[in-house]
Amino acid sequence: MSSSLQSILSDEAKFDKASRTVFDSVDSDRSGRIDKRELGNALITFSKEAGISPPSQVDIDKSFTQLDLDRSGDIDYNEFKVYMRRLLEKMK
Ligand SMILES: [Ca+2]
Repeated sequence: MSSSLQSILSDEAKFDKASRTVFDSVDSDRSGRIDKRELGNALITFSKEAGISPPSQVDIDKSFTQLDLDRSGDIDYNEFKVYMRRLLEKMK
């Protein structure tokens, strides 16, 4: 387990800061919400950087549905934080 991950997960202020940084980089139009196009772009960029095959539209749809907890059609910061925490929990 990475100790820096652990410290982020156990420290709400640190976790919030990390989540905000990622959220803002995905929210390219700075609207405060992430739409499907922004999520798709982020996933494609990430897969390129990670050297894995890019997600299909179906993969993007699936990820979006998982993040959009209240089915509003976009991802707000609170929904994103739920996802970040789950992701980090999995990585540790
Ligand atoms: Ca947005």
